[in-house]
Amino acid sequence: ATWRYAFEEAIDEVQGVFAQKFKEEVEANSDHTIQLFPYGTLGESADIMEQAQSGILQFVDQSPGFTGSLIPEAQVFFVPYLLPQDTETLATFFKESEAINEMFPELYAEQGLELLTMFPEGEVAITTKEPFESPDGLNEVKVRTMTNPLLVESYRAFGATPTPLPWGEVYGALQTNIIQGQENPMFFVESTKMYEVTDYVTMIGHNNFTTAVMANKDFYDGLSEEEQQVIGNAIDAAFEHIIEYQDGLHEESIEKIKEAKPSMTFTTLSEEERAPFKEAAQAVEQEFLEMTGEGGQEILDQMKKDLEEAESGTSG
Ligand code: 6CS
Repeated sequence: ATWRYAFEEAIDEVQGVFAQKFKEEVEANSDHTIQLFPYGTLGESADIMEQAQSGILQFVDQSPGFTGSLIPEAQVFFVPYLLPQDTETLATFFKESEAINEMFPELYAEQGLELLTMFPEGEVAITTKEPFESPDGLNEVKVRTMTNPLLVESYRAFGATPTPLPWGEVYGALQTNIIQGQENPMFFVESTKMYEVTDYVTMIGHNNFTTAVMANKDFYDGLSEEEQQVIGNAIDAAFEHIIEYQDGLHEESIEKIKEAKPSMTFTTLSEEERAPFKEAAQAVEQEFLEMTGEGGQEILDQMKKDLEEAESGTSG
């Protein structure tokens, strides 16, 4: 059969590179064909998620940044300073975490989705029109966020005016000054030319971008064990590939941006400068718990435990 797989990025961006590897593996090991639908071909993130839930699509990549209203617990990825930036630790965490591999699949299943994997897409940088070094510097700055209530709360806590928007509106909104900032991993800032409509890139270390790949659950449950195995193996191969692919990508993207726009200013806030943002993060964590109750607390506790284990496993 032909299986349809949509994602939120272009074919040569991280989600597209993952999808291409998945397609290659499935096609090499079965009689099935995968048809890829990059960003823009079937609509925004919210549209492709609906299509996957209704079975029009067999596979979808949607980031928790857009899944927050569907699965409130998925907002845990927006508790600031929860995830580390070290890529090796992150890879270990996503592979071994009980929260990711056992708890989240149950929550996605309730929405008609088989969670296949989650993977990191890089340190999140904030790009703005004016420089800032503290929450005060973000006062009255409208920063676009993905449509995730907790991410909105984060930017409020960081002193900014959060403006949730689907991706397709971001470039134009920056151009017309409806918003004055946005956040994304460096590869995406480069590939989508965010540097053309903002002048400062600031790294406050608050997050690493997480994404998730799912299958329509009825479709998945109807497959033979052998077919499910092919999919599982293809996901594992694509996971390894995407971790390797991203090695050095952050730095290369910075070089490309500097080449395209030498005046672009890059700033990494010091630990001292980050302190007020970290302080604000505590209120955001509290907000997460209020939004999600006992279930959220369990996920958060498990994530912290899994992160500790991943850190101890890769630090020595
Ligand atoms: O900011 C966004 O909306 C987009 N960012 C990334 C890195 N991937 C897809 C998502 O739509």
